[in-house]
Amino acid sequence: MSDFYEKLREYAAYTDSGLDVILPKRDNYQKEIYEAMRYSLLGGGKRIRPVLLFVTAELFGLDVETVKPFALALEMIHTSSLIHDDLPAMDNDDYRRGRLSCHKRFDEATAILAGDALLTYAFEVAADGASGLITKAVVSGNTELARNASKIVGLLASRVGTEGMIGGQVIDLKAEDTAIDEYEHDTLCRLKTGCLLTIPSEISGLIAGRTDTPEYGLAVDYSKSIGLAFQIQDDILDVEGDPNLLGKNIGMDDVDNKTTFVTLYGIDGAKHKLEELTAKAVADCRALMELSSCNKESAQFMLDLAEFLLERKY
Ligand code: GRG
Repeated sequence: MSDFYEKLREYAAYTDSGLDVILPKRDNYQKEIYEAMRYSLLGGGKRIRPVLLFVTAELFGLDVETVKPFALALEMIHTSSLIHDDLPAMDNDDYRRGRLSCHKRFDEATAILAGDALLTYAFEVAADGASGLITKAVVSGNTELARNASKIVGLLASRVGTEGMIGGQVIDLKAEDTAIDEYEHDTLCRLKTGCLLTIPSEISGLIAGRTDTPEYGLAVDYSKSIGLAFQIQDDILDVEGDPNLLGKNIGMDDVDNKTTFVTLYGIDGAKHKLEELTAKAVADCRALMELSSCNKESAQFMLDLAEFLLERKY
């Protein structure tokens, strides 16, 4: 497991340095927006979504450099959603990643714009990444790569949009004060949290040209399981987590009267579901290790990651 932690830190540090480079400090008339974007983007965070993109890329035989623009874009999209999620009109949280949330550190208007700016910049970075891949594909005559690279930006947009994370947030807002049943709640979680945790496997599969292989199916299934497990752990930590480790207040779901895995199944029921989904993800990793077409070290890292997320306290 010590190899796992070292690799996790390596992937996260690679993400952090990449983000620092692509999001420059500017000393122009609109410099406040750069300050707010950098404050939220570079102020901590586990970098799980880029980590998933790097490891699935390596699983399919790609190098991390190839997927880097999409990994950085993904983290910017995720951070933009956290900034907006913390706004008074949404979850109204004062703390995020161990410090004041963006709207508390700056003001509400700046936070709205910082979220918007990170989201739009993410698509600029992803589009640049896709056009780099298309150029490479044209030079090498790889028409499948050209076709797949041109799909990535649209797919990313749809995983963020009304049938993706934003759709999940819409159901989430409805779930405050209005009870929703377990089916609607399942959709909520698959969209709000699951989409951004599954798209790394989808992007890696497209770039590697492996979307019709067994390893792709297993990687996507793995991502879906850890996506749901991730939200269950989030709900459990909101009840019994340590705010100092979490870097934000707990009990917010109760304040908002939200339907969560804990309200639907009880704390023990939620923990049981979390363990079941983790076991499923682990089984997918073991099946990946059996395939000669996959990088075994990456499959082992994915297995360790599923267990790390099961135990996470932040
Ligand atoms: C601006 C694109 C955009 C969307 C607005 C507000 C909103 C729609 C969506 C919110 C989605 C949301 C906050 C989902 C929660 C997912 C979740 C469990 C977040 C916590 O992720 P971690 O633990 O956080 O990976 P760190 O801080 O480690 O990055």
